Amino acid sequence: MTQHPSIDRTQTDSGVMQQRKAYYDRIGQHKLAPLWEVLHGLVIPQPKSACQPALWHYADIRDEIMEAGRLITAKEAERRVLILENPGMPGQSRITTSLYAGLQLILPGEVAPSHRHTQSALRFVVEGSGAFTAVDGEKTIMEEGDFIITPSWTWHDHGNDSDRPMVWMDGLDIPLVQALDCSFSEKFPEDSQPLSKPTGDSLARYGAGLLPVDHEVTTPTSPVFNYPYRRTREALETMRRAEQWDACHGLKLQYVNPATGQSAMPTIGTFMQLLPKGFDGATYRSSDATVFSVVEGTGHTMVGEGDAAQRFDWGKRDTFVIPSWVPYRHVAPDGDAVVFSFSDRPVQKVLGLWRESRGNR
Ligand code: GTQ
Repeated sequence: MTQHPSIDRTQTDSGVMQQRKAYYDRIGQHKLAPLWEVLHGLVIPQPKSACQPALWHYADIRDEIMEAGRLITAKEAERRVLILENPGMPGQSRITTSLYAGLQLILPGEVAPSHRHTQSALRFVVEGSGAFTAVDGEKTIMEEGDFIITPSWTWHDHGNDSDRPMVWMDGLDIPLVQALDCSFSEKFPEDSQPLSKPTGDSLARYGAGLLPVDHEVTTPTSPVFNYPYRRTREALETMRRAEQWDACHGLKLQYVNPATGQSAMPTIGTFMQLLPKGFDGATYRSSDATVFSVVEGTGHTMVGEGDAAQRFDWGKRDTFVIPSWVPYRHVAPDGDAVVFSFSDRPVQKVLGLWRESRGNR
Protein backbone atom coordinates (compact mmCIF):
# COMPACT_ATOMS: atom_id res chain seq x y z
CA MET A 1 0.00 0.00 0.00
CA THR A 2 1.24 3.49 -0.92
CA GLN A 3 1.38 5.68 2.18
CA HIS A 4 1.43 9.09 0.48
CA PRO A 5 -0.11 8.60 -2.93
CA SER A 6 -0.84 12.26 -3.54
CA ILE A 7 2.69 13.37 -2.70
CA ASP A 8 4.11 10.58 -4.84
CA ARG A 9 1.94 11.56 -7.80
CA THR A 10 2.75 15.23 -7.43
CA GLN A 11 6.45 14.45 -7.46
CA THR A 12 6.06 12.14 -10.40
CA ASP A 13 3.86 14.63 -12.26
CA SER A 14 6.22 17.52 -11.77
CA GLY A 15 9.06 15.28 -12.83
CA VAL A 16 7.21 14.26 -15.94
CA MET A 17 6.24 17.87 -16.59
CA GLN A 18 9.88 18.91 -16.41
CA GLN A 19 10.86 16.11 -18.75
CA ARG A 20 8.14 17.09 -21.18
CA LYS A 21 9.15 20.73 -21.07
CA ALA A 22 12.77 19.81 -21.79
CA TYR A 23 11.54 17.55 -24.56
CA TYR A 24 9.42 20.32 -26.14
CA ASP A 25 12.40 22.67 -26.05
CA ARG A 26 14.57 20.03 -27.65
CA ILE A 27 12.17 19.14 -30.47
CA GLY A 28 11.54 22.87 -31.04
CA GLN A 29 15.13 23.08 -32.23
CA HIS A 30 14.14 20.61 -34.94
CA LYS A 31 11.12 22.76 -35.89
CA LEU A 32 8.75 20.26 -34.27
CA ALA A 33 5.92 20.79 -31.79
CA PRO A 34 3.62 18.43 -29.83
CA LEU A 35 0.10 18.30 -31.21
CA TRP A 36 -1.40 17.09 -27.93
CA GLU A 37 -0.73 20.47 -26.30
CA VAL A 38 -2.80 22.34 -28.92
CA LEU A 39 -5.20 19.81 -30.43
CA HIS A 40 -8.28 20.90 -28.49
CA GLY A 41 -7.84 24.49 -29.58
CA LEU A 42 -7.42 23.48 -33.21
CA VAL A 43 -10.18 20.96 -33.75
CA ILE A 44 -13.02 22.53 -31.82
CA PRO A 45 -16.55 21.14 -31.59
CA GLN A 46 -18.11 24.20 -33.21
CA PRO A 47 -16.98 27.59 -34.55
CA LYS A 48 -15.74 30.00 -31.89
CA SER A 49 -14.82 33.04 -33.93
CA ALA A 50 -12.60 35.99 -33.14
CA CYS A 51 -15.17 37.88 -35.22
CA GLN A 52 -17.66 39.73 -33.02
CA PRO A 53 -21.20 40.86 -33.83
CA ALA A 54 -21.03 44.57 -34.67
CA LEU A 55 -23.25 47.37 -35.96
CA TRP A 56 -22.42 50.64 -37.72
CA HIS A 57 -25.18 53.26 -37.78
CA TYR A 58 -24.68 55.30 -40.95
CA ALA A 59 -25.87 58.47 -39.21
CA ASP A 60 -23.03 58.09 -36.65
CA ILE A 61 -20.25 57.76 -39.23
CA ARG A 62 -21.41 59.78 -42.25
CA ASP A 63 -19.68 62.99 -41.08
CA GLU A 64 -16.40 61.12 -40.64
CA ILE A 65 -16.69 59.66 -44.15
CA MET A 66 -17.22 63.18 -45.54
CA GLU A 67 -14.28 64.46 -43.46
CA ALA A 68 -12.02 62.00 -45.28
CA GLY A 69 -13.08 63.83 -48.44
CA ARG A 70 -11.58 67.05 -47.04
CA LEU A 71 -8.35 65.40 -45.84
CA ILE A 72 -7.32 63.38 -48.87
CA THR A 73 -8.32 63.14 -52.53
CA ALA A 74 -9.52 59.90 -54.09
CA LYS A 75 -6.52 60.07 -56.42
CA GLU A 76 -3.97 60.44 -53.63
CA ALA A 77 -5.61 57.76 -51.50
CA GLU A 78 -6.03 55.54 -54.60
CA ARG A 79 -9.10 54.24 -52.79
CA ARG A 80 -10.55 56.58 -50.16
CA VAL A 81 -12.20 54.07 -47.90
CA LEU A 82 -12.97 53.79 -44.21
CA ILE A 83 -12.54 50.14 -43.32
CA LEU A 84 -15.38 48.56 -41.37
CA GLU A 85 -13.09 46.89 -38.90
CA ASN A 86 -14.40 44.08 -36.76
CA PRO A 87 -13.86 45.00 -33.08
CA GLY A 88 -12.77 41.43 -32.34
CA MET A 89 -9.89 41.69 -34.82
CA PRO A 90 -8.56 45.25 -34.49
CA GLY A 91 -5.86 46.25 -36.95
CA GLN A 92 -6.58 43.30 -39.22
CA SER A 93 -8.62 45.15 -41.88
CA ARG A 94 -11.41 42.63 -41.88
CA ILE A 95 -15.09 42.52 -41.01
CA THR A 96 -15.20 38.71 -40.75
CA THR A 97 -12.29 36.29 -40.56
CA SER A 98 -12.39 35.78 -44.34
CA LEU A 99 -13.81 39.03 -45.73
CA TYR A 100 -13.05 42.73 -45.83
CA ALA A 101 -15.60 45.57 -45.95
CA GLY A 102 -15.27 49.34 -46.16
CA LEU A 103 -17.18 52.47 -47.10
CA GLN A 104 -15.74 54.25 -50.13
CA LEU A 105 -16.36 57.92 -50.89
CA ILE A 106 -16.15 59.49 -54.36
CA LEU A 107 -16.83 63.22 -54.60
CA PRO A 108 -18.12 64.96 -57.73
CA GLY A 109 -15.38 65.27 -60.35
CA GLU A 110 -13.06 62.77 -58.68
CA VAL A 111 -11.44 59.66 -60.12
CA ALA A 112 -10.13 56.65 -58.20
CA PRO A 113 -7.37 55.53 -60.60
CA SER A 114 -7.43 52.28 -62.52
CA HIS A 115 -5.78 49.18 -61.09
CA ARG A 116 -6.35 45.46 -60.90
CA HIS A 117 -5.79 42.73 -58.35
CA THR A 118 -6.53 39.07 -57.76
CA GLN A 119 -8.96 39.96 -54.97
CA SER A 120 -12.60 40.02 -56.12
CA ALA A 121 -14.64 43.06 -55.11
CA LEU A 122 -18.28 43.95 -54.78
CA ARG A 123 -19.74 47.44 -54.47
CA PHE A 124 -23.07 47.97 -52.82
CA VAL A 125 -24.32 51.52 -53.27
CA VAL A 126 -25.32 53.09 -49.96
CA GLU A 127 -25.79 56.78 -50.80
CA GLY A 128 -25.83 58.85 -53.96
CA SER A 129 -26.70 58.50 -57.59
CA GLY A 130 -24.87 58.72 -60.89
CA ALA A 131 -21.25 57.89 -60.04
CA PHE A 132 -19.65 55.19 -62.13
CA THR A 133 -17.34 52.20 -62.04
CA ALA A 134 -15.54 51.08 -65.17
CA VAL A 135 -14.67 47.38 -65.42
CA ASP A 136 -12.92 45.75 -68.35
CA GLY A 137 -13.69 48.52 -70.82
CA GLU A 138 -17.30 49.13 -69.77
CA LYS A 139 -18.72 51.87 -67.57
CA THR A 140 -21.73 51.35 -65.35
CA ILE A 141 -23.65 54.17 -63.70
CA MET A 142 -24.51 53.33 -60.11
CA GLU A 143 -27.69 53.94 -58.13
CA GLU A 144 -28.61 53.24 -54.51
CA GLY A 145 -29.08 49.53 -53.87
CA ASP A 146 -27.19 48.45 -56.98
CA PHE A 147 -24.80 45.52 -56.60
CA ILE A 148 -21.69 45.85 -58.79
CA ILE A 149 -18.94 43.27 -59.28
CA THR A 150 -15.26 43.78 -60.02
CA PRO A 151 -14.01 40.29 -60.95
CA SER A 152 -10.53 39.13 -60.04
CA TRP A 153 -7.77 40.65 -62.21
CA THR A 154 -10.00 43.07 -64.14
CA TRP A 155 -8.96 46.73 -64.55
CA HIS A 156 -11.28 49.01 -62.64
CA ASP A 157 -11.53 52.70 -61.90
CA HIS A 158 -14.26 54.70 -60.23
CA GLY A 159 -15.47 58.22 -60.89
CA ASN A 160 -18.25 60.62 -60.14
CA ASP A 161 -19.72 62.83 -62.86
CA SER A 162 -22.77 63.64 -60.73
CA ASP A 163 -23.11 66.67 -58.45
CA ARG A 164 -23.38 64.70 -55.20
CA PRO A 165 -21.00 62.57 -53.16
CA MET A 166 -21.39 58.85 -53.55
CA VAL A 167 -20.73 56.28 -50.83
CA TRP A 168 -20.74 52.58 -51.41
CA MET A 169 -19.81 49.56 -49.37
CA ASP A 170 -16.86 47.60 -50.72
CA GLY A 171 -16.76 43.88 -49.97
CA LEU A 172 -13.56 42.07 -50.89
CA ASP A 173 -12.05 38.65 -50.25
CA ILE A 174 -8.79 40.28 -49.06
CA PRO A 175 -8.30 38.09 -45.92
CA LEU A 176 -9.06 34.93 -47.88
CA VAL A 177 -6.54 35.82 -50.58
CA GLN A 178 -4.07 36.74 -47.83
CA ALA A 179 -4.55 33.34 -46.16
CA LEU A 180 -3.81 31.65 -49.48
CA ASP A 181 -0.90 34.01 -50.27
CA CYS A 182 -2.06 34.71 -53.79
CA SER A 183 -2.30 38.50 -53.88
CA PHE A 184 -1.11 40.07 -57.14
CA SER A 185 -1.83 43.66 -58.16
CA GLU A 186 -0.77 46.33 -60.62
CA LYS A 187 -1.60 49.88 -61.61
CA PHE A 188 -2.90 50.91 -65.00
CA PRO A 189 -0.59 53.48 -66.66
CA GLU A 190 -3.45 56.02 -66.95
CA ASP A 191 -6.01 57.13 -64.33
CA SER A 192 -8.89 55.87 -66.47
CA GLN A 193 -8.94 52.82 -68.68
CA PRO A 194 -10.12 53.15 -72.30
CA LEU A 195 -13.74 52.19 -72.85
CA SER A 196 -14.44 49.58 -75.51
CA LYS A 197 -18.11 48.79 -74.86
CA PRO A 198 -21.24 50.92 -74.51
CA THR A 199 -22.73 51.41 -71.06
CA GLY A 200 -25.28 48.67 -70.32
CA ASP A 201 -23.70 46.18 -72.73
CA SER A 202 -23.14 43.39 -70.17
CA LEU A 203 -26.62 43.63 -68.72
CA ALA A 204 -28.17 43.49 -72.19
CA ARG A 205 -25.97 40.62 -73.31
CA TYR A 206 -26.13 38.44 -70.21
CA GLY A 207 -28.84 39.81 -67.91
CA ALA A 208 -32.02 39.50 -69.95
CA GLY A 209 -32.54 35.74 -69.56
CA LEU A 210 -30.47 35.26 -72.71
CA LEU A 211 -26.84 34.49 -73.51
CA PRO A 212 -24.90 35.05 -76.73
CA VAL A 213 -25.39 31.80 -78.65
CA ASP A 214 -21.72 30.82 -78.57
CA HIS A 215 -21.00 32.02 -75.05
CA GLU A 216 -18.29 30.00 -73.35
CA VAL A 217 -17.71 30.10 -69.63
CA THR A 218 -14.08 31.14 -69.14
CA THR A 219 -14.21 32.60 -65.62
CA PRO A 220 -16.30 31.75 -62.57
CA THR A 221 -17.49 35.35 -62.11
CA SER A 222 -20.79 36.55 -63.52
CA PRO A 223 -20.56 38.43 -66.84
CA VAL A 224 -23.29 40.74 -65.48
CA PHE A 225 -21.37 43.28 -63.45
CA ASN A 226 -24.18 45.56 -62.33
CA TYR A 227 -27.34 44.05 -60.85
CA PRO A 228 -29.59 47.12 -60.66
CA TYR A 229 -31.66 47.50 -57.52
CA ARG A 230 -34.68 48.50 -59.59
CA ARG A 231 -34.86 44.98 -61.00
CA THR A 232 -34.09 43.21 -57.72
CA ARG A 233 -36.75 45.19 -55.89
CA GLU A 234 -39.29 44.49 -58.60
CA ALA A 235 -38.59 40.75 -58.37
CA LEU A 236 -39.15 40.78 -54.61
CA GLU A 237 -42.32 42.85 -54.96
CA THR A 238 -43.78 40.51 -57.57
CA MET A 239 -42.86 37.40 -55.59
CA ARG A 240 -44.46 38.66 -52.40
CA ARG A 241 -47.85 38.06 -53.97
CA ALA A 242 -47.19 34.32 -53.75
CA GLU A 243 -46.61 34.81 -49.99
CA GLN A 244 -44.05 32.03 -49.59
CA TRP A 245 -42.31 33.59 -46.63
CA ASP A 246 -39.43 31.73 -45.08
CA ALA A 247 -39.68 31.63 -41.28
CA CYS A 248 -36.07 32.82 -40.88
CA HIS A 249 -35.41 34.93 -43.98
CA GLY A 250 -38.71 36.36 -45.17
CA LEU A 251 -38.23 36.41 -48.90
CA LYS A 252 -34.55 35.93 -49.71
CA LEU A 253 -32.90 35.76 -53.13
CA GLN A 254 -29.32 35.05 -54.06
CA TYR A 255 -27.52 36.81 -56.90
CA VAL A 256 -26.40 34.29 -59.53
CA ASN A 257 -24.08 34.06 -62.49
CA PRO A 258 -26.55 33.51 -65.37
CA ALA A 259 -23.98 31.51 -67.35
CA THR A 260 -23.39 28.90 -64.63
CA GLY A 261 -26.25 29.13 -62.14
CA GLN A 262 -23.62 29.48 -59.42
CA SER A 263 -23.05 32.47 -57.13
CA ALA A 264 -22.36 35.72 -58.99
CA MET A 265 -18.84 35.82 -57.49
CA PRO A 266 -16.77 32.68 -56.78
CA THR A 267 -15.62 33.72 -53.32
CA ILE A 268 -18.46 35.91 -52.07
CA GLY A 269 -22.15 35.00 -51.91
CA THR A 270 -24.56 37.93 -52.23
CA PHE A 271 -28.20 38.09 -51.24
CA MET A 272 -31.18 40.41 -51.02
CA GLN A 273 -34.13 39.82 -48.74
CA LEU A 274 -37.49 41.39 -48.05
CA LEU A 275 -38.84 41.28 -44.52
CA PRO A 276 -42.53 42.18 -44.68
CA LYS A 277 -44.09 44.54 -42.14
CA GLY A 278 -44.70 42.60 -38.93
CA PHE A 279 -42.07 39.95 -39.70
CA ASP A 280 -40.91 38.21 -36.50
CA GLY A 281 -38.25 35.81 -37.70
CA ALA A 282 -37.31 32.38 -36.39
CA THR A 283 -33.77 31.83 -35.09
CA TYR A 284 -31.15 30.96 -37.68
CA ARG A 285 -27.44 30.35 -37.79
CA SER A 286 -24.95 29.33 -40.43
CA SER A 287 -21.23 28.73 -40.65
CA ASP A 288 -20.74 31.71 -42.98
CA ALA A 289 -20.30 34.96 -41.05
CA THR A 290 -22.55 37.45 -42.82
CA VAL A 291 -22.43 41.21 -43.45
CA PHE A 292 -25.79 42.97 -43.80
CA SER A 293 -26.50 46.39 -45.35
CA VAL A 294 -29.99 47.84 -44.93
CA VAL A 295 -31.48 49.26 -48.12
CA GLU A 296 -34.99 50.18 -46.99
CA GLY A 297 -37.00 50.31 -43.78
CA THR A 298 -36.21 49.75 -40.13
CA GLY A 299 -36.16 46.78 -37.81
CA HIS A 300 -33.92 44.93 -35.42
CA THR A 301 -31.92 41.75 -35.22
CA MET A 302 -31.57 39.76 -32.03
CA VAL A 303 -28.02 38.40 -31.95
CA GLY A 304 -26.91 35.55 -29.67
CA GLU A 305 -28.91 33.72 -27.03
CA GLY A 306 -29.83 34.00 -23.37
CA ASP A 307 -27.97 36.56 -21.24
CA ALA A 308 -25.49 37.22 -24.03
CA ALA A 309 -28.21 38.26 -26.51
CA GLN A 310 -27.81 41.70 -28.08
CA ARG A 311 -30.34 43.76 -29.96
CA PHE A 312 -29.19 45.57 -33.10
CA ASP A 313 -31.69 48.28 -34.06
CA TRP A 314 -31.13 49.19 -37.67
CA GLY A 315 -32.41 51.44 -40.44
CA LYS A 316 -31.57 52.45 -44.00
CA ARG A 317 -27.82 52.51 -44.81
CA ASP A 318 -26.75 50.78 -41.57
CA THR A 319 -24.29 47.86 -41.69
CA PHE A 320 -24.04 44.94 -39.27
CA VAL A 321 -22.14 41.68 -39.11
CA ILE A 322 -23.08 38.30 -37.59
CA PRO A 323 -20.18 35.87 -36.95
CA SER A 324 -20.15 32.23 -37.94
CA TRP A 325 -22.59 30.04 -36.01
CA VAL A 326 -23.99 32.84 -33.84
CA PRO A 327 -27.81 32.49 -33.71
CA TYR A 328 -29.86 35.49 -34.80
CA ARG A 329 -33.32 36.48 -35.84
CA HIS A 330 -34.66 39.44 -37.80
CA VAL A 331 -37.71 41.48 -36.75
CA ALA A 332 -39.42 44.20 -38.82
CA PRO A 333 -42.33 45.54 -36.75
CA ASP A 334 -42.92 48.92 -38.38
CA GLY A 335 -42.89 48.34 -42.11
CA ASP A 336 -41.28 46.43 -44.95
CA ALA A 337 -37.50 46.20 -44.78
CA VAL A 338 -35.08 45.25 -47.55
CA VAL A 339 -31.62 44.01 -46.61
CA PHE A 340 -28.59 43.13 -48.75
CA SER A 341 -26.01 40.68 -47.40
CA PHE A 342 -22.79 38.93 -48.33
CA SER A 343 -20.62 36.11 -46.98
CA ASP A 344 -18.04 33.49 -47.97
CA ARG A 345 -20.78 30.87 -48.44
CA PRO A 346 -19.74 29.83 -52.00
CA VAL A 347 -16.25 28.96 -50.73
CA GLN A 348 -17.59 26.91 -47.84
CA LYS A 349 -20.09 25.17 -50.12
CA VAL A 350 -17.60 24.19 -52.81
CA LEU A 351 -15.35 22.76 -50.08
CA GLY A 352 -18.25 20.85 -48.51
CA LEU A 353 -17.94 22.80 -45.26
CA TRP A 354 -21.07 24.93 -45.11
CA ARG A 355 -23.69 24.28 -42.41
CA GLU A 356 -26.84 25.98 -41.26
CA SER A 357 -29.41 25.34 -38.59
CA ARG A 358 -32.84 26.69 -37.91
CA GLY A 359 -34.77 27.18 -34.70
CA ASN A 360 -33.14 26.22 -31.45
CA ARG A 361 -31.34 23.17 -32.71
O1 GTQ B 1 -12.00 49.77 -55.22
O2 GTQ B 1 -10.35 48.58 -55.89
O3 GTQ B 1 -12.18 49.04 -50.34
O4 GTQ B 1 -8.63 47.69 -54.22
C1 GTQ B 1 -10.13 48.05 -50.95
C2 GTQ B 1 -9.23 47.70 -51.95
C3 GTQ B 1 -11.57 49.03 -52.59
C4 GTQ B 1 -11.04 49.03 -55.00
C5 GTQ B 1 -11.29 48.71 -51.29
C6 GTQ B 1 -9.51 48.03 -53.26
C7 GTQ B 1 -10.69 48.69 -53.59
